[in-house]
Amino acid sequence: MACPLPPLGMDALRLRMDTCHYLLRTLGAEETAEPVNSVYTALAMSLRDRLVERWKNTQKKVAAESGRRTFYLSLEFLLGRAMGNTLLNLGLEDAAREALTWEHRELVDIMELEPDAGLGNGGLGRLAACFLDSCASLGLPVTGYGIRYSYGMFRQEIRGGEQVEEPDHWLRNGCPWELKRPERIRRVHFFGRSDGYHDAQGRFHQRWVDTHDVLAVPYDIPIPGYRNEVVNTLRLWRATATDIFDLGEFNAGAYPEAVAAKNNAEHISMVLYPNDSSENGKELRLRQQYFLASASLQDVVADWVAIHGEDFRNFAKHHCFQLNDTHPSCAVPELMRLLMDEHGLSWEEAWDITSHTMAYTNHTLLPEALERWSVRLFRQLLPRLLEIIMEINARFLQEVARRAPGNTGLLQRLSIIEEGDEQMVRMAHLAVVGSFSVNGVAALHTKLLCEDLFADFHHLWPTKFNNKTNGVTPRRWLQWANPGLRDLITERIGPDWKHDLERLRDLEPAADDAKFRKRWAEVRRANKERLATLVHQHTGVTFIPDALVDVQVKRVHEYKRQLLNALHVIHLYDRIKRGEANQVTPRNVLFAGKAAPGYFMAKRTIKFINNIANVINHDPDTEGLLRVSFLPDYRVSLMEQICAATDLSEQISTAGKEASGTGNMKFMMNGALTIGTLDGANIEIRDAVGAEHFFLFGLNAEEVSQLRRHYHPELYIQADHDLARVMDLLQSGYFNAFEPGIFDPIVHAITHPHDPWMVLADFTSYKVKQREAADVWHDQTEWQRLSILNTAASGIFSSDRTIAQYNADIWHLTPLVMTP
Ligand code: B1H
Repeated sequence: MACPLPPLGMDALRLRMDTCHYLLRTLGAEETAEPVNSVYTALAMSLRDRLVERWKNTQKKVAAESGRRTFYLSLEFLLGRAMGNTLLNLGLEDAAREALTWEHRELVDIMELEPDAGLGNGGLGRLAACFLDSCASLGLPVTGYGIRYSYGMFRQEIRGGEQVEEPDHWLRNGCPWELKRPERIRRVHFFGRSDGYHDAQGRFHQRWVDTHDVLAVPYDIPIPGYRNEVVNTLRLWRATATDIFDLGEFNAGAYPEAVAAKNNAEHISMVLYPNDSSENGKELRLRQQYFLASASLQDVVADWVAIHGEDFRNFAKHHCFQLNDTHPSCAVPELMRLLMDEHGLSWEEAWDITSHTMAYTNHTLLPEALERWSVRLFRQLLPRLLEIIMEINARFLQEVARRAPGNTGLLQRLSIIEEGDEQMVRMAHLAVVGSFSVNGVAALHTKLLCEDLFADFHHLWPTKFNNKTNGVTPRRWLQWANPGLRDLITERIGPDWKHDLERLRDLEPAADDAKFRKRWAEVRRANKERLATLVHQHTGVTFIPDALVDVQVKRVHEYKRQLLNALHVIHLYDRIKRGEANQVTPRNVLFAGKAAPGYFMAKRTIKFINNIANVINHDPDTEGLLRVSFLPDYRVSLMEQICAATDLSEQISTAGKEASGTGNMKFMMNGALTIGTLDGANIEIRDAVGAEHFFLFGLNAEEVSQLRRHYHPELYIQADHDLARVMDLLQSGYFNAFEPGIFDPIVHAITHPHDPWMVLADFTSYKVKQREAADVWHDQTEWQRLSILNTAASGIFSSDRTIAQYNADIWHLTPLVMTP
């Protein structure tokens, strides 16, 4: 490939020269071939160079200021693609486009080649990624610690309407963003036993001996802030065997066994557990959790010792560990172990430090998601850790007994160890006891945490508990995902909103400006055309032009109630079929989302939606009125296209079950209207935009829990003729003519008095609200007005606001100021 000097801007020219260099010299691309993949890699390497400089400067600054730092510990970081984000944050988007266009390649096509880094399940993992972006953009010295899974979230294919899981080998072509740091390898212990001994001064200690060790190799990913010269770090650990040591113990004949041991160690970072909102109790998962906690804490402690030696007096003043749910909560006993066993601190000294550095975020109230590990497994895998947990518990229960003498019920409820047929470690209790801060992720969620799940703890330590309503990064989710809207907004209110999203409020007057509304609608229509192309490509379904785009995308779970949406779709179809076609507002109903591979009802729900879609889309009566599609392999890069093109956002979980939701915020930011229940952050969304601009329906959390004891689904069927017709269609096998009985489990679940999600209880009010939404859609002036008002009110859902609150209340970090 020839690289003559082109007439380019300075940034574009340099970028082009670097890209050529990597393409020809490093990757050895052939001149004749069509090396699109290498172009992506070469461009990524050129961008990484630009990050590395700022990265080193940031590290120097952090070291020089030697202030407080936060470490965000998470088993999941759902990063998605890095290239667009890097270009946006460095301000190199135009330069890259210029540099490549000259080469007759389109930047968009090159960027499509990047696989999503899907190292997370859903909201919890994506939140961690948004938080990293906000921390860097606010100049906060925050380092992420996670696992470098070889396989991320599985790829979803739909075959015969059913989900099929395929492995996601996202590292196949390597990851050009990461830097391996072999000089910072750590050693993580497993198995063995705890041994007591006396040191030279006659002091008694414990130590963990006869262990099987695994090495943790760090790979660093740069996290650039938004145009502020800051680059933070996400450090991901990969597990490898301590092969050189073990191999020597085997004679030549046992070589294959020795290599198998290596394999075994590498299993730890092999694959992400694909469960969202449910724990699975597998030993490998506990290994992953401890592996992350131990490697990360050793890393931080080693850095401390390198500067301060064995003087830990100021350690707590300088460190905060934010635990992303209980998944990394082995960090509590592990920090105790490191401080006592490896650095000789007393229990009291170690506890003082640990309990002043750990902070815990809870993300769910669902009992099936609350992690409990059997004491037996703990004892076998992490014997020294169990010992420490038992001691933490004993001392904690002593304190409780002192405060509430004779209250054995309370002791049982609070204990970190759950008694029963099999003793279990309650990880949430461990996290609460070990942390100085416990927060929920939306106002209602935090209220329920304090009143229900952690009521006794809240009574004991009321000031420990606080709320931090989630947010999403407006860089990826508005600026990057929706450049058309971005530029229109800037044209109207100037660029200040890019640094302070609450300035979007300045858009409010524009809602009453007919010309602006028209342009707003045009941008959104272009986005919808792009989405329609994508949906057609992947499903064969053709969107109805100019029809309402009605979207529910998220993990498939009973509590999120995709079934309620599906029943409503059947109802719309029924109206068309019974001759009300002229009253039905044309709609494109889009679903996407993955089901946990072992979750039968969720997988059957996917099949259900696909069967319904198939019948409806092939019925000529629905032409121009109703299209239903299920887009496979929902992931971050798909949501970037979907959120910019959605008119109606479906947030319809059973009240009290969705801790927060964050998809709801992405849709709102991009001008979607929400139909939703009073659940999670929906409540705050409605407060922000105004009740009259939100389609609210359904029972509230209080009513849901009241109704539990006397829920009779059949009464709702009797009371609503439309619902009765829907149920009749289902029972007649209308959507499964050649697959008899396959939807019986669904019918059974929603008609059972124990249906915890109370799908039928909310059907009628949902149907009514959907009709109201359709009526508003007919008045396009009003719809566009509401759309603008939604975006204008979405500023508080920036993760910058969330992170500023974490910092003000929990972390207390001083922002870095970097000069170019
Ligand atoms: C959320 C999870 C979760 N809550 C267990 N809990 C997991 C639980 O692998 N596991 O075992 C994985 C994930 N995820 C979500 O967190 C909530 O359901 C959302 O409502 C919330 O918006 C999100 C971020 O706070």
